[in-house]
Order: sequence, then C-alpha cells, then structure tokens
Amino acid sequence: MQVNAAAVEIRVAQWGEDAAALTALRRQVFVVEQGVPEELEWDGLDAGAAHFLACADGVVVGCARLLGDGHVGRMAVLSPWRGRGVGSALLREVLSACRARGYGHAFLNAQTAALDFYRRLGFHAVGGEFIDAGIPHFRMERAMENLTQQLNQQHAIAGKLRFVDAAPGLPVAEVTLPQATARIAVNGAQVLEWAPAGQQPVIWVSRAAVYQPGKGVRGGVPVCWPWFGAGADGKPAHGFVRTRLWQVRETGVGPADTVFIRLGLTDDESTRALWNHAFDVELVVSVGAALKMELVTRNTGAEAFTITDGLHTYFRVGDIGRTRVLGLEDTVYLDKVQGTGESRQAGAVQFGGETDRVYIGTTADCIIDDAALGRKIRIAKSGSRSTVVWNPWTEKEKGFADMAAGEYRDMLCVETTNAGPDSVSVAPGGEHRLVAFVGVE
Ligand code: TA6
Repeated sequence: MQVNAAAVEIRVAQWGEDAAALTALRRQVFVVEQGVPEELEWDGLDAGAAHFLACADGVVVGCARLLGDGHVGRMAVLSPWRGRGVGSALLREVLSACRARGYGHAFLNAQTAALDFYRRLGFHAVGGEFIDAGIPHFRMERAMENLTQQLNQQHAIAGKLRFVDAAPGLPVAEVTLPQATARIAVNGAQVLEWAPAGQQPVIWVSRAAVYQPGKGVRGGVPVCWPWFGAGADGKPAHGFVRTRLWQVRETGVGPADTVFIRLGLTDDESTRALWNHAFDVELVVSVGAALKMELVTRNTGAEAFTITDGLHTYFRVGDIGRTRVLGLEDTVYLDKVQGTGESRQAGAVQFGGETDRVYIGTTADCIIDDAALGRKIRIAKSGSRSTVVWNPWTEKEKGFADMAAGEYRDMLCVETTNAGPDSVSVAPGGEHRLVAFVGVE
C-alpha cells in the first residue's frame, strides 16, 4: 500500500524473517527515545503475533503488532517520518487484518498524547488514565463493523433475542417476549430497558442520553465495579467497567420461558494499572415477568481483594413528589447531600429535594410506591448490604448534559449495592454474587 508522496510501503511482516528490523525500530523508539525498560518491551508475545512494517526506500520506518484477541500494540514510527500518514496507514492495515480475521473489536493502550490519532480511526478511550512504563495511557477500544452480525450469528435466539446497533459501535441485545421486553447494551453490560407486558417501562433512560461507545448511558442500570462512588486519585467514579465493551459469553432460555444473557470481563494490563488484581466479573440478566440481575465477582488471583459494587438502577416513576420508598424504615443512612454522618430513617423515604443516601446494613426488600402511576415496584436482593437512594433534583440535574430539564421528576434510583462500610472481601479463587430481583405489583 502506497502512503502519499512518502512512497512508504506497508506490508505484513513475519517475526521470523523481520525480527531484527522490528526490534531495531522498537528499541530506537520505545527504549532509547521513550525510556521504556527493555524487559517491558520484549514481552514474549511477538512470536505468536501478527506484525506490520512501513518501509521507505527499503528502510523500515514504522511498525505495528496485532495479538490474537484484537489487542493492537507496538505502534512506532521513526521521528523523521511522523506526521506524514505512516502511522495511519499502519493502523488501517491492522484494522483490515482485524476484519479479515473476523475480530468483533480491537483495543489498545494509547499514550495519552496520541489519543486523537487513534480517535481518528474509530477508537475511543474507556476507564481512567493509567501509567504504563512511566507514561500516561488510556485504554482505547473500538467495535469492528461486523460485531453485531457476529453477535447475532453466535448468540441470537430466534423470535426472542437479537442484537441491533443503538448507535455505530453500540450493539444492544433486544429481548422480545410475550411477558416482557428488554434491551441490554454490550457496552458496559448496561440494562437499558425492561417493561413487563401491560406496564409502562420500569427502567428509566434520559431522553437526552448520549449513545456513544466509551460513554455510559444516563439511566438504565450502570454496573458499578470494583468500587462504588468516587474513585481515588482521579480514577473514574463507580469503577472502570461501565464504559468498556464486555464479552457476550452466553444467551439462552431459562425457566418459565425467560431469556438470559451472560456478559463478562477479565483483567488486563490496563485494568491492573487502575486496580492491581486478577478478576473475572460477570453480569447475568434474566428477562421475564420479573427482572433478575446478577453481578458475579470472581477472584482469579492469588491474593484476597476488597470491592464495593452496585447495580445503579434508574427507575421510571410518574412523579417523584408523589413517590415513596418503603422498606428502609428505622435503618441508618449516610447522607451525601447533608454530609451529616449517620442518620436514622423515620418512616417511608419521601422526596422534596436532592436526595443521595447510602442505607447501610440493609438487606430487606424495598418498594417504590408510585402513586402517580398507581403501581408498586419491588426490589428484592441478595449479596447486598447497602441500598442507595438518589434523586438529583433540579440543581444537580442542571449539571448533567445528558439529562433534560425537569426529568428528575420522572426518575428515582434505588440501587442494590455494597457501598461505604459494607465492602466485600473476596478470597483467592472465591466469588461474590450481588443479585437484584425487580417486579411490578
Ligand atoms: O448513586 C448515587 C451517585 O453516586 C450520586 O452521587 C451521583 O453521582 C450518581 O451516582 C450518578 O453518578 P454518575 O457518575 O453516573 O453521574
């Protein structure tokens, strides 16, 4: 492939024949120029990887690598050749290889200074910034054009579940059953919709929500993991999994003609740079006349770790001013609005302003008593010792570009969590299951 006037040729390289040229170029760019320690550069993955070379007049001026899971890396261009389309040409060749290999997505760890370069070729940053080899990075990922088609080939269930694009690069599982409909985004494993037959939608999504890869949708059920709430040291709030593309592991038909989808994520160097533990996390969503969401944490490492976690469920209500939450009477809560430490709930929770409370040591069912819609929503749970109740009200709502004016009246979060002092320790090889069961009465 010719690259503009630079007459640079891009070709697929073979590690066997081209190792000397590849290592010389990468040593020059990463080790000498950027100070990456040698032992980090040679990671033992080269022999099994696909490599790409950019050559000008027979001289190697750039390279790139593609691993078998869609991991793009080792993008390097000699300094005199930068800004001349060599890197873009290399990356386009790598993406062509991803398509040819049928990869559903590609991902990489981009130096923060190079984010725009990768954005121009469809990648978007997810999670928080992390340091790798002393250099600030972001994980970036992109769905390949054939992802939704691939998901349908592997996981569609005729007449019950299919994948559609809610937006480019945003595959969503659509469940259509006699007893209920639902939508679950593969990005973030985020439930976006659940409506039992004959009912108004139970899960709320803002009409100003932004549907783009790498950005959570305002509403639905964001998965908060491996921490709930503010991140330490500038890390993202509510953890780093709710903006990532999850893997669809299984779909199927369950009891009483329900349909389930199982999505998962495992640790990688970018998650370990944010939270240095080996893990497997899964969300299993079962759709029927009730909605069951199960967040499963597995510790696949050799050391115990501690998490806080949550299913941050946004519920649709007829009018927040005519809505009450039952089941939390006489329990202790931490008031994040008043900042007044522990308080005790007197009677039902009612709403007349911004409300942001963590009810600790609470395991009982909650009921959203919605007088305006004339319905009750029951939230039962297991593996959860905290219940978070949140409504942004008018001022906080104004701060959310992805909420329309006045929408605070139509929504209420009753979140099934382990938050604050209710953290959970998971032993090596152990697992923790946080389960929310939602039904309409
Ligand atoms: O669960 C309540 C809360 O922690 C609020 O404090 C507010 O931040 C809300 O979550 C939404 O957080 P997000 O990061 O999704 O905008």
